[in-house]
Amino acid sequence: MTRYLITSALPYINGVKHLGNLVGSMLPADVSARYLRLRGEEVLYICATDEHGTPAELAARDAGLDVAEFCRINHEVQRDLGERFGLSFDHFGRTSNPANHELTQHFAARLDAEGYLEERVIRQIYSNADGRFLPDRYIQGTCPYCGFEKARGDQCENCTRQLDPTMLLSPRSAITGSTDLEERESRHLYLLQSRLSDRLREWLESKVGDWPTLATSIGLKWLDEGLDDRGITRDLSWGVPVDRPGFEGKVFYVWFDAPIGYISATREWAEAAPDGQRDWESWWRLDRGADDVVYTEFMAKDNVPFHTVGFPATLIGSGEPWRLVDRLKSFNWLNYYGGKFSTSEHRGVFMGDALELLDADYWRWYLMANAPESDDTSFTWEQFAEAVNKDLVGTLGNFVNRCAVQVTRHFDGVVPSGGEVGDEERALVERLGVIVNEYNGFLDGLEFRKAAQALRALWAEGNVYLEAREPWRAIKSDRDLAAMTLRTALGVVRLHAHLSSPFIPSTSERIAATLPDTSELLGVGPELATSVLDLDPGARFVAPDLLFQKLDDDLVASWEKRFGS
Ligand code: B3M
Ligand code: ZN
Repeated sequence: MTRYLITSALPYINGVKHLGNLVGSMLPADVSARYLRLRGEEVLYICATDEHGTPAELAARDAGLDVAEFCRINHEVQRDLGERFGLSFDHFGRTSNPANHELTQHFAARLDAEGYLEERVIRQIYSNADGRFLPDRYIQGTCPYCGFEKARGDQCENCTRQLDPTMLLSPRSAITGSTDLEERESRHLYLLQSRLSDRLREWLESKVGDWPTLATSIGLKWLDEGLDDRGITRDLSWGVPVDRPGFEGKVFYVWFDAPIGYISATREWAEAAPDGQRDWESWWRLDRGADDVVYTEFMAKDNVPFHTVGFPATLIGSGEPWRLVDRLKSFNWLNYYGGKFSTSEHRGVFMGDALELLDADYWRWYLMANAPESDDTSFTWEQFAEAVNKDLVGTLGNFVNRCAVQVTRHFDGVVPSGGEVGDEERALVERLGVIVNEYNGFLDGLEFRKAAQALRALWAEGNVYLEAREPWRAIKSDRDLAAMTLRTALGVVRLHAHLSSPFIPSTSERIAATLPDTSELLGVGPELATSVLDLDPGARFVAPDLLFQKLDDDLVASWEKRFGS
């Protein structure tokens, strides 16, 4: 039997994540994990905070905290927000934990033993005013290619060319602005990726046509440009120490240890089991049973190179039989009114803000129904309100509410008995079956927007059915017909509760709680459609409180004003 390992890109520790981060990694991974669990599969959904590197140090400094303390606090903040967003991680770990230190050092030792590491003395930029070596991206200057004045030492954001800090014209420290920079020598470890290039290419080419083109093309582009050997150590104090003579005071590069965090968080998950019955290696090592695992990674497009080249190079180069990613789902950007969401400028809507305004399901629905799968997309408050008002309030909420009103008013809140199903019901079952099939297919294929469309179509069928049978009219002339109609409609309510749970889990639970036998539904197959005719008459139906609040123009305008547009 297949087991499903799911990881989402690890949220960086420097602050609360914005909706763009959420929709590009953790949220779709969660929808997928929930869907597979619903299908009855064995799923392990792993995530963690990515805690090392200069940005963490700088954020801690800005917050006036020791970096370890800063990370401890912010891990907790992110863990809590994830929980409130309904992200159903099996484990939410930390890359600064001992397991990750150990595994990172293990991989470095393996790569060394296989001949893929080399010590090199390089000249690096030291900032006298900052009292530290400056990582490439903290050196700013003018791009030698396009003249952009705020190019970073690693890359020009304007023309996207990869740079070396020494190529920058008029370089300065991005931290203090100081131009008092000098080159100094420093010893570092290099991962000889170039020697792994052929094996990486062979592996990646086997994914063409299977993964989103975005993912394979980004990875292959890196290989085509020629893989540079990559420095995997840094002159920093916060991180995984390099235990090697001459490397005192140095740590591994954050992008070396972060993906290893997927594995170490799995190990933490196993070690957290009270009965010691979890086996982390069986999820990751082909020699320990991981050949029945399908491993899926979720990430935004800027993380793709590290997952198609960097991390696989570590795993392959170790010479050990690690499971490589089987399915890589990458996302484009969600922008905020056409501009970028920005953590540093606090532009856009962040997970904490969002939950202050509305429950998670409003956001989950909007974000997934508009996920930036094939193109960048823009968040606007108008679009958000439209998705909420049309789909959640007008379609799903309205349908459940209409059923509730009729059943309460005419049948005392009891699932009505009597009446015979007819052509209308048979046609309904058939349409539902087709849609359920599509829904599954899209979720199997990780096509979230299409899956959301199918779910919306499923919700709409409830209203179409009520309009066709008009139980509010039938009740006056043919009580049995009204009874049968509402019983069927409640069966549709139950189906909605079941199948909507990957997207809107807490609403699904609220709807499920209205009927006693919701837990009878199993799996996700099209045969579920006939379940709408199987509801037991006589059971109590407890009408739910209003499921969703309509977002009116004034409210939307006030949010637009508060957050900027
Ligand atoms: N922390 C995401 C980012 O900050 C990065 C992902 C790591 S995945 C191993 O862009
Ligand atoms: Zn440029």
